[in-house]
Amino acid sequence: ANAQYLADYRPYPFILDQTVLDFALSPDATEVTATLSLRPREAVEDLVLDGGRGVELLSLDIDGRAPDPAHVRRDGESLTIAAAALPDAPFALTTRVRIDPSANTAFEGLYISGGIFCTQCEAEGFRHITFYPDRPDVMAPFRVTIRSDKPVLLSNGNPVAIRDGFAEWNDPWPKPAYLFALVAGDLVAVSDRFTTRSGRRVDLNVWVRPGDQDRAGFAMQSLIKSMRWDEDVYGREYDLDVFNMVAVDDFNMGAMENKGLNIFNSKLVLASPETATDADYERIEAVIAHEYFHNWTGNRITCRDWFQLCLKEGLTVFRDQQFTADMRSAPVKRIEDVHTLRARQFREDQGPLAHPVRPERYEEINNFYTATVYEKGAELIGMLKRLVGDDGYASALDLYFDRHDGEAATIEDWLAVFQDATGRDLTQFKRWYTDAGTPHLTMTEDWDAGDRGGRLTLNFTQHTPPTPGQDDKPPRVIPIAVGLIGPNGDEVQPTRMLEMTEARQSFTFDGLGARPVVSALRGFSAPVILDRPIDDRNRAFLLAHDTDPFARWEAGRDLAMSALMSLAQGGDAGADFIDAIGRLAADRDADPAFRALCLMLPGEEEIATALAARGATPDPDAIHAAREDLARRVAEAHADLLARLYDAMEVPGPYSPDADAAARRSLRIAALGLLNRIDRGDRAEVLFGTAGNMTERMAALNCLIRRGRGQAALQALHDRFGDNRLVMDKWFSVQVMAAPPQDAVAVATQLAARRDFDWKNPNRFRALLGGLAANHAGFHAADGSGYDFTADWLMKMDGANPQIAARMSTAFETWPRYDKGRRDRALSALQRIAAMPDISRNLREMVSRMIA
Ligand code: BAL
Ligand code: ZN
Repeated sequence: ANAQYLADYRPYPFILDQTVLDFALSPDATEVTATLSLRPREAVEDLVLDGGRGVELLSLDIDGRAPDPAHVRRDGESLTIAAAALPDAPFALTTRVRIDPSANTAFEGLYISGGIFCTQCEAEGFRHITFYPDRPDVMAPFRVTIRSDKPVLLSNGNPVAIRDGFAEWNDPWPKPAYLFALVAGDLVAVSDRFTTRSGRRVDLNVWVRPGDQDRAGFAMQSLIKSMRWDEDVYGREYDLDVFNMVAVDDFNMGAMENKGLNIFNSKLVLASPETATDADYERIEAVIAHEYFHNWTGNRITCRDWFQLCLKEGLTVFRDQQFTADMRSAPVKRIEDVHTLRARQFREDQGPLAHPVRPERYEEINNFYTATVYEKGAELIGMLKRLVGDDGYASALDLYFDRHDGEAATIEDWLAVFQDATGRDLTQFKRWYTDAGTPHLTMTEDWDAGDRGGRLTLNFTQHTPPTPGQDDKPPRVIPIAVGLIGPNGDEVQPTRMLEMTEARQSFTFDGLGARPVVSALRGFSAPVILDRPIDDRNRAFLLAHDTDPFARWEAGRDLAMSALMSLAQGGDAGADFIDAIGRLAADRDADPAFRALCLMLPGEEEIATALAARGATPDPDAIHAAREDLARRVAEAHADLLARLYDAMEVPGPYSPDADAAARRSLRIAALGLLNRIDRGDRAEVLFGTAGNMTERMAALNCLIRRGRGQAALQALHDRFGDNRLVMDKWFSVQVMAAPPQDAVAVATQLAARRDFDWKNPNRFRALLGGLAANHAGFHAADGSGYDFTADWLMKMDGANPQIAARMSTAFETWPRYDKGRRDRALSALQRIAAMPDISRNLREMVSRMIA
């Protein structure tokens, strides 16, 4: 049904030289006049413009004259003007249409959020504004006029004329329609100035609702840091006289990189110590950077078609990861990124929604803004950089910007710049883009003490399990970073990059004297699942001695995972982990953020994914019990140490979101989370009452709810912040996430009945439904109540906002890995959704892929 295929790509048969738009804004009857300067690419063909059902055509003319109506054809998704009505020369097509922003609950195209007119056009929202070749390879300069009584009227590019009730904007840089934006509202700006290194003075504005200015300063500082960093590291300067950012409350995504006018979900702009956590601050800094970096990787060079989405997203995620690593701690950032990749992308790759980083087929492109396209896409860039080296990467990127500036490019173009800049053949590497699934890598060791003064041989095999539509996968090139640690704890072989290209391959190290312990896949040098026979003693040895921070953390993770998997399957274990983690927590030389990451046990979802990857059937209740058990045992074994840490990591003085202070708080909170198992929640209660910042307040609340003591704190938070939407989102989600699994659905049901459960707001909906999905054993309740509750709400949401319904349906993506009882209940919930009359294309595609 309606599928699009990469193989069917064809250039648009017309060239668009200029787009001129006029908006007469009104909440329920906005008129849009569009004049497109077009010319045939070759012979004149029928002109097909995209345009959805909500777009009412008022008039259409070509060079000032209405064509014969017999030559104009309209269906639900497009408008076609027959070739016979078109000149064989440049012409101007003018349409006048009427749209109803107030009825737009899908938040795609032009809509109203809290009285502010705003737009979201990626991927295919512009077609809900007017008739247009709504595809990324049709690029044009835009001139936009806006008529409205709203005080602030914004669009892309530079302002030409701004007066009461009117604004004109000109964007000289050719862009596709998905980068168009318009904002009109009662807004105030926090403003600053930036001078680019070639001397261009840029006015910077963060536009927010009156009263929110005091929460916009951090966003502005993040923008300025991003602009400086992209000049310093990638040599990329900003290219307009103004850069505007706007915060809106109703937004399907996190943010959007519209040219010169980035629009953000307000949760990714507004922050104060009283309302935002350290994690919020870090994310705001990263997302503002991400959207800004798109100006070059996405806007100046865009995608030829939506199959190439990873071209801009994988690269821009990689760039924002580098930025955060430079602004904060590089090892901590790497660990966090791998953690996210495993939690979201490995999970996706393991189930029915697995797809290549560059898909070859879709029905609804909005369903492909996924962890695979974004996060795995970024991993592929990191691997490329490892394979060609830092200098090779830098010259390839310079060539990319030189060669493709102003173009709509492909993954083939991207790989070609690496081949041309470095001489390296990337034919095999391309499989990472075309083949779905997470490779399983096994490593065994042979040790020969007598041969060549001690020879170690590492034997690797690789295998990628089948994914939908792809059964057999040839071997890929895998960069494997390896180091060797001698028996005394000294490193005897610094990191060496092994390049595996075959299904099985061995590598040798000579002259070692004594048998070393292997530190493999350092820095997580490739997004694979590594299996190696290694006992807990050697894992603990690596946790103590590895020089690579990622590998060190990973050794602790492996220890914890081995204990948890054994516990979850009815075994007993954990002593080595408990010992080793105590030594690490006490290590004053280690970064507190690193120690905090080591103290956090793997999540239940992660444990389930790891069990399933090994062919076991995860039991959510047993996993929950095992994790609780191990956490309590760690707390009992190290009660004094954790209590000392909790006190010592208190950050004195006024709150600052900087990395050092946040690191101390994260270790303090990790200690609190463990102590909460054995102190009845007493520390959390004191902290909730005294905390001067949202980070500690939320951590304390989480602990109190887990001890069944959350009521008073929840009431206090509501009394104080009841009118702050972002804080109330946290209030909703923490109650469901931290609920005991057997109560999670009841808590969610109760919250959903509240008047302030404003479900059409994507953040509020995600807070509740996402909170339940994050309560692993609660969502997967054996009686199917979590599945039914979620299915009911997805069906309701689909009528208002199909993108959000489809996105949240991924809660079900792991269903095939559970036991028969759960599988049957999940499947019947999915079938109920599939049978819904008027189901959206978005949700239908997701559900049918999951059922297939
Ligand atoms: N392009 C959609 C939002 C983002 O990835 O920046
Ligand atoms: Zn992006």
